[in-house]
Amino acid sequence: MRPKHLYPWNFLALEDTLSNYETAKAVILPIPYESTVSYGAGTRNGPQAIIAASRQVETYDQEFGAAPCNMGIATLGELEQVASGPDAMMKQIEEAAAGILADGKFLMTLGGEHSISPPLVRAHKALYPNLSVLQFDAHTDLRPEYQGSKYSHACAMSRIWETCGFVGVGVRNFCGSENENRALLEGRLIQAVDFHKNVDIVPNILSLLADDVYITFDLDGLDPSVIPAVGTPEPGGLFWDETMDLIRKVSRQRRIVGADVVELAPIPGMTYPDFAAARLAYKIMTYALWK
Ligand SMILES: [Mn+2]
Repeated sequence: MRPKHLYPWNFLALEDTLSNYETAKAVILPIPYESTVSYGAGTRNGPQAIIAASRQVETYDQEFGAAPCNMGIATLGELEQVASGPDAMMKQIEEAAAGILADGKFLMTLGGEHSISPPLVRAHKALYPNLSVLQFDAHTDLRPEYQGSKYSHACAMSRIWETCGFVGVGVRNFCGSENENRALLEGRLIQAVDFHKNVDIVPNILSLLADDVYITFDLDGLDPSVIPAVGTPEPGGLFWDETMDLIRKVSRQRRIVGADVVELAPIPGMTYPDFAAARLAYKIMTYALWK
């Protein structure tokens, strides 16, 4: 009898039958891209830390009374970093995502810094014309450009807004840009403090979302007590249960068609933020695909 090899090195440590690309419904794409980070560095280590932690995550989900990993989740190798600059890197990300979507897969991308999200959204928009973006973030990321680059993580949502509409939740740090003022006027920015205080705000969020929703989850949207391992931990953030409640409601009233979890900067010796990020990625895939 052949020895059984436990705990394969992939998201959730799934056995071959569940992690096979051909049959998997969902695909994990690790993009350890970091080039424009402004304060605490280390997002290049995010994807591997999330995958490592995911191997300890319980695959059974009590809310659903099942193991949603039975949908099949394939983990791809890390996307290669293009040396010729951010423009080429963004094109590479968009092409990689488009290829996976063309195979009929649900794409969960692990970052890396937030600048990887605009090309991911463009790839989804090409397939889902009626797309909007639900952003979780401490920052608006609505600068037109930052430090001379339009590819900076600090302008990720300005790039995404060129593709489709969005609503940002958990915001508590503003930059005063024109884009930001326009987004505020249109009610697109839900501050963490308002989200905490006002349970009736969820319909407002839903009203800004089209039928198909892409979730871009900057982990600094969560409170630092949940995820301290980010470049700029801002106090007063979102908590776990209320965040799950919102994603659950979105999954019931809209169709979640893709997602990314970005900006984890692992702290050596501290595993709980990595674990929370892994749980989050699994839960988003579950809400999106397990009906
Ligand atoms: Mn961000």
